[in-house]
Amino acid sequence: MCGIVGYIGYREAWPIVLKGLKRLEYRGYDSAGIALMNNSGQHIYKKAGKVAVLEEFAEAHDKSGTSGMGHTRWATHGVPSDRNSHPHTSNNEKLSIIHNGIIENYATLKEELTNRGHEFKSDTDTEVLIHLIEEIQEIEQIDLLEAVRLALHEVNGAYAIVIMDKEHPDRLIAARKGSPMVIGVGNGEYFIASDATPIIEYTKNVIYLKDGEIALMTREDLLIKQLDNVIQTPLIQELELKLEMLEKGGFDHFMLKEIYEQPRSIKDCMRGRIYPEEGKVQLGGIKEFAEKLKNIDRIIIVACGTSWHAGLVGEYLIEEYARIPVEVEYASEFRYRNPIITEKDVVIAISQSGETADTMAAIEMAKERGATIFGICNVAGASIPRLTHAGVYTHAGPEIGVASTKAFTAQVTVLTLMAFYMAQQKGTITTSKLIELLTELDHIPEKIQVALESNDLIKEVAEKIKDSTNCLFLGRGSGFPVALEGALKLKEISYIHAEGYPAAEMKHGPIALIDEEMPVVFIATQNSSYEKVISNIQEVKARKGKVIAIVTQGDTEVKKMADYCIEIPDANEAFLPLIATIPLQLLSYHIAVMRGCNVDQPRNLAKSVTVE
Ligand code: HGA
Repeated sequence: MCGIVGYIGYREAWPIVLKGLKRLEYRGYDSAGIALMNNSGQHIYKKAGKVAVLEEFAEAHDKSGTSGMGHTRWATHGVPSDRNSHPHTSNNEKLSIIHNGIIENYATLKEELTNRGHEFKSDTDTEVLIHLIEEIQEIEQIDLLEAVRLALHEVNGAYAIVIMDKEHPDRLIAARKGSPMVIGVGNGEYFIASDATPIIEYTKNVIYLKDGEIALMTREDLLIKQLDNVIQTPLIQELELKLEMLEKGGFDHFMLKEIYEQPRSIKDCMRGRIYPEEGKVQLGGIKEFAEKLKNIDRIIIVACGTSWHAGLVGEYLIEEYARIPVEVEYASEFRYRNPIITEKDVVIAISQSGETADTMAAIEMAKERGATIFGICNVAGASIPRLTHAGVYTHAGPEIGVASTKAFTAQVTVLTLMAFYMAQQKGTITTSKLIELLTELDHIPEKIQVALESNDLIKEVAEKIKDSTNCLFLGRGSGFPVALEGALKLKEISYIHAEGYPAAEMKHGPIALIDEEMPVVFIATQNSSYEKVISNIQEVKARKGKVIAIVTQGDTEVKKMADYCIEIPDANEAFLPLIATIPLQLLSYHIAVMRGCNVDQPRNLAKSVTVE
């Protein structure tokens, strides 16, 4: 959350920073701001609202300058407003800062600084940090880099910051702890950003700043040191990202593009990992732990939001095929409990961005207690893959729509592969069974393609229920996490209150909500719980609920009772979540569009949740 971009070089900074902020808008869109340095000094433009509002506001102003920095905000401290927008300046306005994260001890620091005469212009935690830096620099009479280093020793919390100094317009200073930062290395220029998307069209050479590092960039040079003052030798890596991946490619929204990308993203996720003819799964990322997997006691999956739903699917699959007990935990709860973790546990941390703050904290705790940690992430080089012992990337490509779609199905694909891999290592599955399952899995992308073909019908269903105020999603077995994910998608982007429930639990509460106004979406495919789900549908119909059912192609039973049926291709129960999720994504998408909601940037949400 919160996007950061900085530039110092020979080009005009404004267009680079502005375009970068648009790319990072998925991280927050409460406000945006840019600071530029030119011959007439420092110019700061900031506005509540989206980057486009800032762009319009700055239209008639001086936007020249070859160094600058910008921020797109997801507010934590202080309402979204012009005054709380970043960049923030120091007491004498000499220094300016942009920040992603939370300064947890800001209140104490602010009180102390106020007592010493500092006047604050915003309600943010961020402004406190830049005042502190300025004060340390003045008292100690040291250069800015050293003042930043000393100030960072006094703050608790998380940060990715960029600082500019009016007196040294030829420098940018950056630092990180807990929030991501990438430096782009050009010829006579440096870029800095929360992720590589603002950098990609200028250079492919990047350095991922590590936690506890500070960087000093001039046009010619880069110096990186640790908070304890030890100079680091930066590792320059080559980006694999392509520019086309960041564009809508003819779709109205990124979310729709990403829904339609799923046949390809799942194929990419499986490439080189499954060998159907041999009945073999290869996961290079966790190969080192193949022996260990034979003797583990338990798997704990930690995740948040949609990734947590993927974890529930993983629980079904790992227990079914590898016969290892699995617990699925919300990272935010797990980290603050005193969970029992031993060296014989494997913790699987799932996060699209690889930066989720709560998941990172859960990993650190489990690591300290001796567990082996695997990661399932989408963004290469992110913090979680660097924190874990081993892991498997989802390879879904950049996901820009804030509501996760292709990242979810790719996470489920990786968990499916992990379940089969563990079963293979433990000998809980025969080669002939694996040949059968992998042969089918190999064709799942084609079945997803078929599921996508129901788009027009789904649009018609969306039209019928778009004005509802509530909606229930019910499923059993691995259809339950699909129901949870369907409900989450709907509430995230259309603001309709939606609940996902195990279908049988309905009669322990939610059934009281059912009347003719209540749409109930059932995952009613022909699998082991088909008959039971049919009974649940009857119970809803008996109370005049409106039933929308996701059914197996050719189904006749459910069709007799449901108001609307959406067919998906038949598949083994293990692969049901990969296919049944597709119509629910499309349903939410169309409802949100019909309700005039901002599908790609739903209110109050942002991607890459780098704050607790
Ligand atoms: N705490 C700062 C930055 C917010 C942030 O990083 N959100 O993810 C603020 O509220 O402005």
